[in-house]
Amino acid sequence: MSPPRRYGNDEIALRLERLADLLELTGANPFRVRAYRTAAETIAAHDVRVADLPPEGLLALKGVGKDLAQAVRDLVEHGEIPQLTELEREVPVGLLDVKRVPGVGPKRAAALWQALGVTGLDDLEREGRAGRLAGLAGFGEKSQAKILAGIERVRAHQGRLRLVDAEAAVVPLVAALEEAPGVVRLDVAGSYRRGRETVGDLDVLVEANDPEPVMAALRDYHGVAEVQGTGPAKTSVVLAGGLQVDLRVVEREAYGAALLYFTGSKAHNVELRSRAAERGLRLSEYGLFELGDDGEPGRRVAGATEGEVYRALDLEPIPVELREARGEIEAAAAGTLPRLLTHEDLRGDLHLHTTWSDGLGSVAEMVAACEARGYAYMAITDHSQALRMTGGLDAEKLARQWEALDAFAAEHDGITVLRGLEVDIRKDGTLDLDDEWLARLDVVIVSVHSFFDLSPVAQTARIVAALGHPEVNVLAHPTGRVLARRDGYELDLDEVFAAAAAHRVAVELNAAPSRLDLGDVPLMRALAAGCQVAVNTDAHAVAGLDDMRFGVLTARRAWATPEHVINTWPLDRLKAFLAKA
Ligand code: DGT
Ligand code: CA
Ligand code: CA
Ligand code: ZN
Repeated sequence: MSPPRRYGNDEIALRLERLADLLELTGANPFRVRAYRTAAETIAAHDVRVADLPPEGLLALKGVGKDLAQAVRDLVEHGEIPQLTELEREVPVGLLDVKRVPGVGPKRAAALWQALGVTGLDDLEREGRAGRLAGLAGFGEKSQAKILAGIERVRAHQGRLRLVDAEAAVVPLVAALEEAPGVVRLDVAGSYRRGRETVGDLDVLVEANDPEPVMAALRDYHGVAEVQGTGPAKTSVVLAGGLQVDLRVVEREAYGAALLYFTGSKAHNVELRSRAAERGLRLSEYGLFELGDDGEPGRRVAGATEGEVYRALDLEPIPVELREARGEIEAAAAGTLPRLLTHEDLRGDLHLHTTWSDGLGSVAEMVAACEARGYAYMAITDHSQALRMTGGLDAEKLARQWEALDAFAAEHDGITVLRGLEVDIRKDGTLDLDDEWLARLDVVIVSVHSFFDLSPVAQTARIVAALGHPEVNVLAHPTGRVLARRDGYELDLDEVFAAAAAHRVAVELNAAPSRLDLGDVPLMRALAAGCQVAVNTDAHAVAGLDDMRFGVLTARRAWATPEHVINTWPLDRLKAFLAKA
């Protein structure tokens, strides 16, 4: 049992989600499982530390009843939820991976465990190759083939953290390390610095007057589960959540070269090194060197800063998000690097929810929060009626929301509140609101929340049909993926992008860190197809509005400029786009 400490909301939510995941595998009542997930979402989105709330405060949270409040108290006070500990003993953890394989899911994972003793991906693969899955009740040759194909996908997701989870580990870690005596500067390099949507491990670089205190600070850090190795140049640890951290102390003259090297990506480094070689130079993590007559590195040409190294290679300094060997070195050589989107460019958020559907913040709270973030405009986009469990809006409820918005607008003129709705795309591509009401909305967002399993042809046709509706403005979370949990639905994205561009529908970069949908690579394709982008948070609470930073990083990785992004535009221009004028 770990000692009592201050639990963050994310940590509590993670435990409750795990509880739900494990419960599900025991065949527990789906409503009970759902209750834990809802509570986890509420807590993750809550503004203040749930750990600091008194029992009444806990019970006042949406979806938190007596059992759940008790579970949170147990965790906060004793460092353990007894029910979770018991489940962890009972249910093999490998089943959580088995469950994630496309075509399996929780019910089938439980069945595979009971019938064949499958407790992990290796078991599943063995049983599948032996043809024993096809013989089980409810399975068949087809599902066996699908499962076998899906195992690799799950393996590829394993061991990577979402950027937001990495950030939750990085912030306190960096604070602790920076306190160590003698630290001059510190950077978290690697994929984290490049803003990748998931992170494999953390690569920390430090310049220090004396390496030992900062190495000791890492070894003694409260979040460390295991010290794998330590010395004057490098210390490696594994944190309690499983995240590996490599800390390297480097000398001042080589800091830039080391930062460049350990930021990567590897493919970017490879291209840089060959550019150096073309110039008779040698690039390594120790610097950029002339080659001596013996072929060995001679005089150091550059190394103290990244910019110095790039310039010595006749390159403009390359933003970290672009360092993926996707043409950035050619662009830097030609002086044609894009002016990437920044947070300051954004004038508003065009996708967010309120208590009118499944949001936790009232209209007043969400508007005030957008104002506080300096936005000039925002759109309120609750769900439409098809999503009944969210309290989605039909025309009648929408009319009532507008009355409330009118009354509200009379007292607020600091920010323009656009009237929107996130309208569900039905299975046949029609929209979940009648045309008359669609025409009256300022912003029509459309998205898919059902029938993820359609054939790629049918799924594409469904979405393309929706994009052809003359009132549609934004296609939200276009692939439906959930990071490290589910791949997007299968569809022909290029056809969707072509239709979006033709119908002047912006594609969304949904900045919620569990989605980041579109991701960087498909977003690049959308931009190449001539699509506009809306970078939106899809916030379901005030705290969610700050997810914008993940959207900005992902947009930058896709080479997006302010011109591409409709919510950087002045209100007049945005309105003209929305009106398809
Ligand atoms: P990750 O941790 O899987 O999310 O991805 P990265 O990019 O952080 O990769 P990682 O942690 O393996 O290595 C950090 C950086 O160090 C990487 O981006 C580039 C550099 N690096 C690592 N191994 C090599 C290598 O074999 N060759 C080159 N050129 N660079 C490397
Ligand atoms: Ca890394
Ligand atoms: Ca690493
Ligand atoms: Zn939404």
